[in-house]
Amino acid sequence: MSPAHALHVFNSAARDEAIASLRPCLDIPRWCESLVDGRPYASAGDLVAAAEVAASPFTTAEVDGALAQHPRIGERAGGSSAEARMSRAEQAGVGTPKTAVAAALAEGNLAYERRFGRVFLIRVAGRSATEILGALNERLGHTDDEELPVVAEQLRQIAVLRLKGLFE
Ligand code: 2AL
Repeated sequence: MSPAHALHVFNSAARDEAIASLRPCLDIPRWCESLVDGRPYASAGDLVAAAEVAASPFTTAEVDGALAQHPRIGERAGGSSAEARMSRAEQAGVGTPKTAVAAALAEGNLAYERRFGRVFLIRVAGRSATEILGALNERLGHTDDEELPVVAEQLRQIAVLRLKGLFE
């Protein structure tokens, strides 16, 4: 589907269908609903701008709920859902489990989960595995209060990139 056609379909879809089409980008009902209720959008740029506003801020419960959809860094999402396909494409460059960096990431993921009680989340697109490892190690030094806004911002960035992939 061409991007212009995708926007037209989104603008004219039934509310439930439009919400379902956004969920793979970010599974936060409030975010999906407010974007859908803001239709019609004249351009993909308008939709992306609305998405950035709707995502600021997220509550802790919204962040925790949305994280369930994101596999660990270095783990390939299984299945043929739209979320899984997007995640696999994003993580394609992270490297194979055989590299030293990938092993350090796997260990860092576990340390992060022990420390914060949730999966380590980062916008992968545009970052090398080494950069991701650096960010992981730095974020392990955060307090809970410092880390939550970082997670929310990464969720927002992933959602915006996924939206752009669908509509631009
Ligand atoms: C992911 C993912 O699947 N795509 C992305 O950008 N980040 N996962 C994660 N745990 O950060």
